[in-house]
Formats: sequence, structure tokens, C-alpha cells
Amino acid sequence: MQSTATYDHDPASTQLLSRTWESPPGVLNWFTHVNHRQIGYRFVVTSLVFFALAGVLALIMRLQLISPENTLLGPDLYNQLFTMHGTTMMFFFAVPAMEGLGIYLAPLMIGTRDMSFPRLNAFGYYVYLIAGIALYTSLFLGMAPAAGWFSYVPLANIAFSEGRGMDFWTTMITFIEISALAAAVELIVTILKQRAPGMTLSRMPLFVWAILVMSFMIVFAMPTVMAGSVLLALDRAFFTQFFVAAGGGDPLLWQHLFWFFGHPEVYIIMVPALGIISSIIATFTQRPIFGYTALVLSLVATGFVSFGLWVHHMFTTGLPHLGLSFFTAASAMIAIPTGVQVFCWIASLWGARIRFATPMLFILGFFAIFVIGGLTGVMVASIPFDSQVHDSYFVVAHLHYVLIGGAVFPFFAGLYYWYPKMTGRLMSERLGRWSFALIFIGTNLTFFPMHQLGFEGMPRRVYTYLADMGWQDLNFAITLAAFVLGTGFLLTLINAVISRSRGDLAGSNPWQAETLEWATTSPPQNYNFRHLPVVSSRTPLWDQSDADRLECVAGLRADRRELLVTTLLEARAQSVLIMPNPSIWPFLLSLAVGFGFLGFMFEPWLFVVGFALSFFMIVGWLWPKKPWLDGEQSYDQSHDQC
Ligand code: HEM
Ligand SMILES: [Cu+2]
Repeated sequence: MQSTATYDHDPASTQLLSRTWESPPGVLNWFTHVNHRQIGYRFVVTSLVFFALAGVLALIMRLQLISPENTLLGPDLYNQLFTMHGTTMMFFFAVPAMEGLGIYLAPLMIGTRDMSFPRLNAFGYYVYLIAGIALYTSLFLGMAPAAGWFSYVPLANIAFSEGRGMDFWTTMITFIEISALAAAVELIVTILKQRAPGMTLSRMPLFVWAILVMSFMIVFAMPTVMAGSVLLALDRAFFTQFFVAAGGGDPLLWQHLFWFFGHPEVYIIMVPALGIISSIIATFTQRPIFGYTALVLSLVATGFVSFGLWVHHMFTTGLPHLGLSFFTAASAMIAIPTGVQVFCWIASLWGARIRFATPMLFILGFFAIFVIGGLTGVMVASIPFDSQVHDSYFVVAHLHYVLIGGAVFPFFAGLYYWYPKMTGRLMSERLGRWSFALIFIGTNLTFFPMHQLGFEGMPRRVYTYLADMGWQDLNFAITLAAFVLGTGFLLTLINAVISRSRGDLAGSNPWQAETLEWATTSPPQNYNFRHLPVVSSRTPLWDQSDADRLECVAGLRADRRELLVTTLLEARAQSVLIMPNPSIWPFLLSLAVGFGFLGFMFEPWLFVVGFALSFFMIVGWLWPKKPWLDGEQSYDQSHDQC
């Protein structure tokens, strides 16, 4: 195990480098930080806050359903709660959480000092934060959206959803996708152009591959939901008729636009999760993952095929049957790359000495839960079956198995696994195991009986049911189980908070992992790596000839922010990029854009004001400055060896 201390031959230049890359301390300066670690960390923490909020909403819904004809919530509030729960989980928790991990980890894993567009990165975070705060403000004002997380028209049209709720939804969804697109674009550029010398595409860690595929999927999927929600906003504000049948519009167009994004969305969440799983399995078996090439190809295949399935969400809309059957075939087909992955992981685990620490437990939990969700997925991909269970609790069960198994378990595994890198301390194993046990048992007890409720005919999105339907026993049990599940999640959140100050010190590589993020201190220094590493294999930290050091690049300046740009395939050194310093403009721009979007809901012309304000912010952002000083100590000539 090495620490950066072994590399430091020249303390003065190390200090200068540290100052160059420093994010200035102080409360006000918080808004100027652009470093990928700060921004990634904020994404992860904020997404966990939204996860907790959405979880509380879920528990309130379960309390309402605990007994027949319960009066805790009225129908209107119940509608708001499931809409907010679904919208938050999908848009404000799962996607930003995965992006956050990518933003924090990908640059470390590929051995660079920051992302390609650090200010855009910061801008994306504030956009996300503003969108989330605005959406929750609508809930606390009692005017949250209430048309479900996919906001079907005509329900979502102005004729059937009066009031501001749906306006919050359409504008904030458009708004937050700006953030997702910003993150995706810079992740793609960073991963393709800033890999450490020698890290050819075929040596890239699987997690980085997964983030790359996720980012491309975001670039292709998010614009359709943005287009859709802009059209819906126009329908509502200016009485255009895009989705109004009476005016010659097409309500099904909404469903196509939404699900062309909505199905890939599920994989946007799951693909990074697959990357997390591969990272953790390799580390906890202490051997390279089995079938690297097959895993990469199946990640890419999953990305492609997931764009060809969206109509399976529309089996009951009366589309021509021949067309539908293609989507059944495609839906079954996506099981192939997923199957390849599962078999590669099984082969990796086969005969290995597995270390059963908490991250690994969550991975094993993933296998069980996700396979059940996958099986019910193949069931609902069949049209006759889907026609029976559509809009019933069977679907609620299926979607939670897939999403909790496919995203929450791997994300929690990743949290336990990379927490020491981010904070310098390990999370408590004891609390971690308890949390895992409660979450695993709680998930099954909460969601498995919902399959049965679905068969018995209980529709989803009903705020109550009559006693003589015979659904109360299962509902009662489900509500109790949901609290077990909630307690499990709570334990991990508590664990994360207290381990921050009390956890055991982690050292740079507590799990003896093989990828570059573990080659630097925990948490990493301002500059990530004292010297940029040079890579000659897929598992650099397991293959170092000299236990203490990796080969590395020297010669970048220490007195200004410089990055090494490398070629796309072979990662040969190409040029040096000079990066911007911390700046308040991304924050100001996000305020201006946010003003435009929020203002639009109340007075459409305020959008124009927001637009004008944004213009000034962009001018400020791009204002030419002498970006660096040509000080005496320019080149980092401390030494040529590392
Ligand atoms: C803490 C555990 C969770 C519980 C107890 C829970 C419970 C619920 C409940 C009661 C509903 C409403 C069912 C209905 O009336 O139709 C629901 C809907 C939903 N949940 Fe969850 N949920 C949990 C976690 C999650 C997670 C982690 C995700 C996604 C990452 C998620 C995504 C959704 C979605 C998309 C809907 C559909 C909303 C709609 O119908 O518009 N849930 N959940
Ligand atoms: Cu789908």
C-alpha cells in the first residue's frame, strides 16, 4: 500500500501545486468551487437527501393504505405523494446519485486532476439543487403535481390539472435535464480525452466504461423528455394543442416522447450500477473480473437495445398488434446482455475466496432482488400477461424489485465501498450489516406480497380500498414491512453521518483494490495525484513492479491548473490543457436560468427576463482574464522520477 508521501521529493512544489488546485475555504466561497470531487460529493449527498424525502413520502402513503377506508390522506394529497415520490426517486435521486459517483470517481480512476469543464460541472449541480428545492416548495405549499411520475395527458393537460402543480413538474423536469446533460457531456469528454497515458480503452476500469455508456444514453434520452415537457408547458400556458385530441393533437405522442426517454432512464440508472458491481466483485475476490471484454460489450449492447423497448409501456394503448410484438421481442432480447453480465459475475465469484464485508453483502443482495425483478419483467413483456396486470400492484412490485435491486443495492454497495475514499474513514461494519439485513428482508416483505395484491386486482395509485375486497391483511403486513425497510435505510444514513468523524481511518487503499482512485490518499489531495500515473495494465495497483510507486508523468506546471490530454483510443500524451479557476459565475448563471424557468410559471414573459439575465452571466463567465501568473517557479522540475 502506498501513500503519496513516498512521491514527495520536493515539499515546496507540492505545496504550490496544492495551493493552485485549492478550493478556497469559507462559506461564501462554497459557491465558487468547481473541483470535481466537491461537486461529485455534493451530488451524492444531495441525492441522498432526496432519497430520504421520497422515502418519507412512501411511508406516509403506506400508512394511508394500512387499513381499508383510512382517512389519513385524501385522494388529492395521495396523488401528490405518489407523483412526488416517483418523480423524486427517478429524477432527483437515482440519476444524480449515479452521476455524482461518476463525477467524483471517474477522473480519479483514469488518473487525472479534474474534469474537462469544471465550471459547467458546478453549474449542473446548482441547477439540480434549484430544481429540487422548487419542486419540494410546491409540495409544502400544497400544490404539488399529481398526475403520476409520467404525467400522462390528457390528465396532465390544463383541462384536467388546473393550478400550478403540473407547471412545476413540466418546468422543473426540463430544468433538471439541463443538469443531466451538462454532466453527461463533460463525463464523455473527460473519459475519452483525459485518461492517464497508457490507459487504452481496453484498460479502462469497468466502472468508467459504465459511466461512459450512461453518459451517451443521457445525451440521447433526455432531449426527448425535455421536448415533451416543453410542448406540454406550451399546451398549458399558451393553449397550443400538441397533446389535445380535440384540437388535432395526439395524446399518444406524449407517451412516445416520455417512454422513449423513460425506458432508457431505467438503464441510465442501472448501467452505472453494473459498473459498481464489477468493481466491487473484483476487489472482494482479489482477482481480475472474468470476461472483461464480454462485460464491456454487454454494457454497450444494453445501452443500444434499451432504446428499442419503449413501447412495452404502451401495450394497452390500442396500438396495432403486429408493431407491439416487435417490442416484446426487443424486451426479451435485453435479457441477453444482462444475462451475459450475470454469468460473468458468477464466474468471477466461482471458487474465489470472497470477503463478505458490507459492500459485498449488498452486491449479493442485488443478485437475489434483481433476478426476481428481471423475471417479472420478462413476464410483463408478454402482451397478454401485461394486459391482465397493467396498472395493478403487480407492476408496483415489479418496478420496485428492478429499481431497488438494480439501483439502490448497488448504490449502497458503492457508498460503503467508496466512502473511505471520499472521507478518509471507513463506515461501521456492524451498522452496515444490520442495515443490509433490514433492507434485504424489508424489501422482500414489502414488495413480494404486492405481486399477489396485483393478481387479486388491486389497482395502483388508489388512495384507499373497501374492506370487502379482502386486501387488508396483505396491505397491513406490507406497511409494517415498509417500516422495517425504512429503518434499514435510516441505519445506513446514520452510519454515514457518524462515521464521518468516528470511523476507523482508512488509509489510501483499505480494500486492496486495483484501480487508480486507490493510488492516492483518502480523501485525495487538492491535486488528486502528485504526479500523473502511467498505466500499463487493467489492474495497475496489483501489477506495480515496485510496491511503492507507479510509473508517472512529470513536467506539468505546479503554479497553474494543468491537465494532460491524451489520444482517444491509445491514450498517448497529446497536449496540455489549462483549466479555469474557481468562479462564482456558474452559480449566478444557474440563478438566472432558474429565475427564467420559475418565472415562466407565473408570467410567461419572465422567461425572457431570465434569458436576458443569463446572457449577462454568460458574458461574465467568459470574460477574458489573464488566467495565470508566469511566476518564477513555473515548471515542476522537482525531479524526473516519481
Ligand atoms: C423506501 C422504499 C420504498 C417504498 C416503501 C415505496 C413505496 C411506494 C408506494 C406506496 C408507491 C405508490 C403505489 C401506488 O399507489 O400506485 C410507490 C410508487 C413508485 N415508486 Fe416507490 N417505494 C420505495 C422506493 C422506491 C425507489 C427506490 C424507487 C426508484 C428508484 C421508487 C420508484 C417508484 C415509482 C417510479 C413509483 C410510481 C409512481 C407513480 O405511480 O407515478 N420507489 N412506491
Ligand atoms: Cu421499459
